[in-house]
Amino acid sequence: MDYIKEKLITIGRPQAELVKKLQKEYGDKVIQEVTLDQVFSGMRGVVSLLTCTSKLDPEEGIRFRGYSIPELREKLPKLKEDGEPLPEGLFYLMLLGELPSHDDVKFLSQNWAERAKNIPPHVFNVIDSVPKSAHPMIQFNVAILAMSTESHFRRAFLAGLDKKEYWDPMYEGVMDLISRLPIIAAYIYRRVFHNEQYIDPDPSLDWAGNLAHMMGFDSEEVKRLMRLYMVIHADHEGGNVSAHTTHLVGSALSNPYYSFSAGMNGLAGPLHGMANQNVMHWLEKMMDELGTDSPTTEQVREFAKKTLDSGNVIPGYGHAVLRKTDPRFTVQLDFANKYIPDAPLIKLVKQVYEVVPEILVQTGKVKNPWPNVDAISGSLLSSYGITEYPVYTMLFGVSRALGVLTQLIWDRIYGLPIERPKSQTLDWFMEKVGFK
Ligand code: FAM
Repeated sequence: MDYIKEKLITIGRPQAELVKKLQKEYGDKVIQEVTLDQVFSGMRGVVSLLTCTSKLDPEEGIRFRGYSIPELREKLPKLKEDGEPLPEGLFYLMLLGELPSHDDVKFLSQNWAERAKNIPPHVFNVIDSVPKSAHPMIQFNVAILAMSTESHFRRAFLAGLDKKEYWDPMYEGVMDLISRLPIIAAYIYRRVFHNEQYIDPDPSLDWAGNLAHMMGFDSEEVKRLMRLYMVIHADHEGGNVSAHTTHLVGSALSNPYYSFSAGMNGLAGPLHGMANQNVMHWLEKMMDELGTDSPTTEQVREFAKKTLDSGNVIPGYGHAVLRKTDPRFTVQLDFANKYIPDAPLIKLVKQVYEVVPEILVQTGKVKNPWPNVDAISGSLLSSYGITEYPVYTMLFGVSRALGVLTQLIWDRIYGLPIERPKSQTLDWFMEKVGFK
């Protein structure tokens, strides 16, 4: 057993006991009242999930095991003093609840590089059988499902493993899956956009650096950006579509591949992870229609208004929980201001930021007029040469695996049951509220 796994169960067992005790002794305590409006507006604010990896504050943004993004950039191990933290360190923090050392992070980089070596050939055959024109998220997802032939969890379940031990094969499957996603994503990227000129992994590199390398970007600058991208997209507490779906499907004791694949189908929706690609389409359409790469701020304002008037959302703006500018947006803007202050796309992102919040406020209905993570991530990637928009959501997905799959291990440590909320008919709701 590797030492991280040993540490995990040493921490996990008492936590699982605590959850059981809490439920047994306080199970009948009322924690919240739910209104009809909450049910009809997508369960906003209804507390119904136990998530340990991260927590989202509407004003302050995401905290991973208590640490904000600026704190993580300071405290998580980096390869170089002026670099970005390694996503391996964030995984360690989310899994074990404590900050890793440099050695812990090195162990994970090496462990994942080793596990990534054994992707079965049929996975690449499955990708190759899908047309290249299919969206990368389709190719990514069929590959994830095809990898489930390797599921430790399914094998252990069939062999009759005691359910208290389910966390163990789940951990193994999650580690395998996370280790392999960069190879899968880079394969799809090179297949679709670089004429199948594949690049072998370099096992001496870190997980995100290797992804950049296999995509064909070997500069330190792109590797640094990739590490940042992989850290900030990793988790956003438990109720967002990709996290909730992964957890829900996992609650049926589906293996990590099935569960994560389900989550990725949700990430592919335009209101969730696909927003990063749609922001780029929106900016491109603006430049096309205006016939210039550098529109005036007034032109940007008019274009944004036109988008709203035609009944469309402005991608990259708004959030179901956040009520301030997303710190994931701010950290990317800081990064851009530091390293590529003159990039034309970043200038455009800033112009949009200048005018869109005010326009959204004027609608009188948008609860959060501020930018989210997707308002800038594509422009940043594009400014560094990763210009192929359709891969942006897939890269988001590679990162999201870190959080949602860590939580899946914890779900099995806690021994959470199959999820099954209650639904009601319209008549029931009308009667309940006394509708006449
Ligand atoms: N542009 C135009 N209208 C918007 C809007 C935007 N960016 N954001 C919200 N609204 C509208 C929304 O469509 C709704 O209109 P109707 O009442 O006519 O249906 C109204 O404002 C109230 O919505 P809300 O309560 O403020 O937002 P929700 O919690 O329902 O939805 C989002 C949240 C993120 C789905 C929504 O803000 C949106 O569609 N944003 C654009 C897409 C986007 O950027 N998604 C990415 C979210 C991101 F963080 C992620 O998951 N990666």
